[in-house]
Amino acid sequence: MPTQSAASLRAGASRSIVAICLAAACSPHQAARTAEERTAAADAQPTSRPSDSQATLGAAAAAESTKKPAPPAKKAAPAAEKPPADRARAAAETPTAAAQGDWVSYDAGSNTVTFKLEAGPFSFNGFTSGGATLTVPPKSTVVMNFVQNDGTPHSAEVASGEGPLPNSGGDPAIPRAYTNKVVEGLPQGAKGVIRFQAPDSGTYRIVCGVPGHALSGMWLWFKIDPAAKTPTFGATKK
Ligand SMILES: [Cu+2]
Repeated sequence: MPTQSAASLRAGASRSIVAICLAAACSPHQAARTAEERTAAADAQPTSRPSDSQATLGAAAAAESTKKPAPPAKKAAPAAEKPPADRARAAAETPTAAAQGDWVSYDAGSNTVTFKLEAGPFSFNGFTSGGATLTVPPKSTVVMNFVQNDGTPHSAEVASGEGPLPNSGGDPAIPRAYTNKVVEGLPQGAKGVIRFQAPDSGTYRIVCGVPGHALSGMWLWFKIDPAAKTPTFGATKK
């Protein structure tokens, strides 16, 4: 038992020596390694840091150099963007205004709507079959300047907005709302003025009074809108 215990003690001592050796030799080595690595890392860091900072500086310089042209570019871009946007808006407004201005104008003081009604080939202002609507404020004085631009005789008359289209003119839905020679039709180049008082409200049609023309599609919608502050003319909203 004592021998065994001595042997076991030696073995234990040798184990502990190995353990010490491992602890003393290996740990310092590892520590040195770690130190080397740290140094290497520290050496690597300073070299990588300047390169990083140089890269950063380079990037910053590049960013600055791109920023310097960029602000003018940015300034130029919005400046260049705004005019097209304005132009687009102006272009969007102008045709509408021009289209409105070409066909209809309004004098608020006298509540007078002036409308150009141009007869073309079985059409009015390029529209057929109620494809366009003239809307006017209530009780407005409506002045329709009729222009006959087609080789076929045409006329114009305000007809009812309800029921079947009239085959021919001669019975206007609003007093005096018709051209001369409403059934016979006016020749090409003729001009005529239709002047009448609009009622408070209502839906009518502007038709050609020459027999068969309205039925063939020569008519527009005409509305008196109690809520309308100004007249409008354009494609009929579906
Ligand atoms: Cu006609």
